[in-house]
Parts: sequence; structure tokens; C-alpha cells
Amino acid sequence: MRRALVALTLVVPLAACHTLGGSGQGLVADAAAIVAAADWDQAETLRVTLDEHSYSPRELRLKAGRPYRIELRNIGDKHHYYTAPEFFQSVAWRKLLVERQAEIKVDYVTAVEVLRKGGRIDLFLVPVRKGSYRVVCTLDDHLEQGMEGLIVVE
Ligand SMILES: [Cu+2]
Repeated sequence: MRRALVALTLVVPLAACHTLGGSGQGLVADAAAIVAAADWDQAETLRVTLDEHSYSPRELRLKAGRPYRIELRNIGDKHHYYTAPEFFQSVAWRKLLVERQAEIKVDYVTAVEVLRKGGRIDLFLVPVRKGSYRVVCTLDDHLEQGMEGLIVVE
């Protein structure tokens, strides 16, 4: 039996009036309707590999209003974070998936830690707000080592 390879940093679903940091725009108000209206059979899959100390590809380009499955896989010898709070609050979330283990329904996530040597988690979401969003690994000195990326929503 495979050990659980993914740990999540989750935020409890927030009340609509709660103010978040970052862009200050808060969560996407009609996220549930956006997720329900999306054609998930047409979702585009994007694969991101985490390693010491980088994301590959470094930059993701997404189109607002389209459904995506973003696969995060850690092939490195260390745990790595995919921390992108501004991006994560600018999308409509469907779920996070750990294959054969868990589906997690959330309104908002700040960071995902993908565990070393094969950890994987898939993010199902619809980007809503256009912009450029930074992704960083907050573990130890990984950011200083260059572990950052960019998500552009057009
Ligand atoms: Cu890292």
C-alpha cells in the first residue's frame, strides 16, 4: 500500500465578508456557478514538476474562464511548496485530487506542499481574474535558491 505522499495546507472555508491579504479582492463570489458551468471533459491538463530548486515549466499561461487540471509532481529529494495565495484566491475551485486517496473540496487554499520522491496532487480550477501571479517555495532557503515561478492569466 502506498503511503500518503501529499500534505496540504488548507484554509477553512471563509465567510464571504472575510477580508484576505494579497490583492484584497477576496474570493471569487460566484465560484460554485462557474465550476458548475464549466465543461470539465474539455479541461486542459498542465503538468508542473517540482525539483531542487525549481518549477518546470517556470511559467504557466492560462485563459480566464476555462477549466484546468494542474498536476503538481515532486521528483526531488526534498519536500516542496507550491505557494500562490493571490492566484489561488483569484480562481474558482472545483477540487484537489490525490489519486486513489482523496478528493478535497475547498473554497480557498494558500499553499500546497508536495512531498518528496513522487508526491503528486492535481488542482482542478477555473481562473477568473486576469493578472500575473507569483508562485514560491517557502521551505528553508528554496526561494533564495531560485524556486519561484509565474502564473499568467490572460
Ligand atoms: Cu522547495
